Amino acid sequence: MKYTLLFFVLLTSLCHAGAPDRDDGYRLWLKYDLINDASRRAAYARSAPFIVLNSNSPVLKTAAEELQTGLRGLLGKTVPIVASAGGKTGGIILKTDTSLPQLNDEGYQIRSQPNITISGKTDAGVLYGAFAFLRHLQTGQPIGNLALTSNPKIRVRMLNHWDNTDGSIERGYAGSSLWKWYELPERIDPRYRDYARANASIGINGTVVNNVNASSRFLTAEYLEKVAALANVFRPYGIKIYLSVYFPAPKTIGGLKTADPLDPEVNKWWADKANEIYKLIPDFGGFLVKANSEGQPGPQDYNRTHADGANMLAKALAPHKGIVIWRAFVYKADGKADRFKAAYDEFKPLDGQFEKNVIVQVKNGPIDFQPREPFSPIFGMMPQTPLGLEFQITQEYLGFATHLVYEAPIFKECLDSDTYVKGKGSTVAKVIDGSLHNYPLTAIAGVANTGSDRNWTGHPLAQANWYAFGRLAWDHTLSSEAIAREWTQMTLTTEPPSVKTVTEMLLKSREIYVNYNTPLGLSRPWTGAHFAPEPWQNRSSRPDWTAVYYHRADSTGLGFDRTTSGSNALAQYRPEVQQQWNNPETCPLPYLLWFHHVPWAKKLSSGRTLWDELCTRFYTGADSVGWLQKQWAQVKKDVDPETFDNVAGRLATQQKEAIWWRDAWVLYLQEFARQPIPKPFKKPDRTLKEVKESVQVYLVR
Ligand code: BDP
Repeated sequence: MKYTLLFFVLLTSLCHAGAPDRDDGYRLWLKYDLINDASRRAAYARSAPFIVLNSNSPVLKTAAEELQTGLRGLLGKTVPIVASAGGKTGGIILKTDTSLPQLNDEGYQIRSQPNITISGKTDAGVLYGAFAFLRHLQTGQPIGNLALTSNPKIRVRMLNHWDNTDGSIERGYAGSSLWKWYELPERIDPRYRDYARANASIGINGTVVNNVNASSRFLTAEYLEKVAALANVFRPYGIKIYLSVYFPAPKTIGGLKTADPLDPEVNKWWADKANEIYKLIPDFGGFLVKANSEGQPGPQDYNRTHADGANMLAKALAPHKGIVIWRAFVYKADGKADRFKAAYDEFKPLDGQFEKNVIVQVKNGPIDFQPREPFSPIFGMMPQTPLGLEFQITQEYLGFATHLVYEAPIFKECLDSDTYVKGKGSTVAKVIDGSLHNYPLTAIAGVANTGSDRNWTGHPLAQANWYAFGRLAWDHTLSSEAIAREWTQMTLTTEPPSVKTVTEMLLKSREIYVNYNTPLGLSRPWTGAHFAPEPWQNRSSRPDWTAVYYHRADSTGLGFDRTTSGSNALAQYRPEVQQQWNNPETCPLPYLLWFHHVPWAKKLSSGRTLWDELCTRFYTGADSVGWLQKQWAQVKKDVDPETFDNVAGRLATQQKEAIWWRDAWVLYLQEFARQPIPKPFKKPDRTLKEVKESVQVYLVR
């Protein structure tokens, strides 16, 4: 008996020594913990006694090594990588096969029986197949009869990092930049490779390493060496590097007198710069450009158009097969104009004027990454210009790294929106995957939420947003729910009830946030902290950088009239879309205040007046954070304790701040609506003055 006990104690402590005690989140969804179910583990192991790799290609080598790493963790044994099956059946064969007709360049095919063959037309395709195979095992699926074929729907799937030379990140909430410019190129932080692994595992094949508000230093010889060192790390993972460029760089670092895109010397400077870059980085992806936007210089400074600017860079990159990604995020400092209309007004007339290797990158909505926006009216309206789609993964307007907001529903809402440009079913997804207008070039970008925090994203559950972006960039037909479930199984727990609970939390989180933050189509891209509630903010260097510009609260009602009686921004959409949103009686409530100035006492389709509906949403939104907390408490036994505590703490802060947001809005709007808080809700236990003071304290801090 004594010995049995001793044996047991010894065994448990040994098991413990093998498994990481606490999960710090570093491994993301590539955790590869031992599969609990011994019979499933054995079945997988029988099908994968060895990995056959008969090539020296660095990308294929990555695929084999990633498989080996994953299987080692999941199965608890090392599966050897061999050059040939030597007549033995079974085993995983990695194969590049250009003859596979059903695949596009980066697609993969996985077949079992008698061997598991993972093939692609290119080495990158095989790498994506290897990760897909591992995902299959991580999510507990059978592999006896595998017949998977998958092709990415969009060609360039990239992260945009808004990272600066000093290590800071514009709108970054998870620590500082991953890139240690001061150590590069000599020291390669092992984290660069782990970053590449994570991206490759979800099909991301491009990364812009620096801020769109770009420093010209990135184009100096000193920095290009550093960028090249990163490119070397990313290459075996099928990831190309891109740079944001500062349009007047020929002046700031080139010593020229002008940056005019039609000036021959300027053109030559860029062509020389491109040659210099490609000598160092032969597979360099290209340039991302923010120009004549929010104070950034650009071609308009020389009375040239966006097309003139983009084409000059495109010509410099074309000999090397590089591309220019030119952003359409522009708006003028005109308080009388409607910012909603600005990008369309400037870009639509330029349709057809861009070089073939230019893609115009458009944010999902017309304003700026709000918790809910209608799709940008540009989508579908530039049939002769490839349009890329830009999402923001980092939570600039979504509670930073404190609030839980699963973003797949935001991404899907835009992708699935119907532009009607070629009749019903002309979704934004079909515009940007090129199928609607046969774009030769297709791209999608997510502004990264990664940083130096050990768990990469600050909020442990925000990893799901990076993951979801990659999965949807690969295949926009996947559902938010499927992605949430998959991510939860790979990252947090495989226990079915807890998987269900976490999936449900993720799926509801966005709507909860919208309810206490910007319900019924309110928006709040005013300056300041982008976090604290300040609906009263009415002073700024620009009128369109105030809160009142957006919500337009007055004694008669609330909301921005964008119909013919107002700015008429709705006219930028197809008539079928206008029809859905034009009429305040039938406009869906989530978009109501985006398009209409609605009287406070107006009865809405919910049966409540505007004021009552607003209060209902603010209050139920804030209360629902309590629901999130209760759900999370239920999964405690199935998730790692460190992760559990981390999320629980953030949810507690979210709860407090949701009430803060609610109180700020209802107390402020009440001054205009002049109505009591409807029953059963209790009036806030602070005054408007007190909320304003608390925000002030926050801003000073
Ligand atoms: C806004 C951000 C600002 C960015 C800008 C952009 O507040 O920091 O530079 O977008 O996308 O959302 O260029």
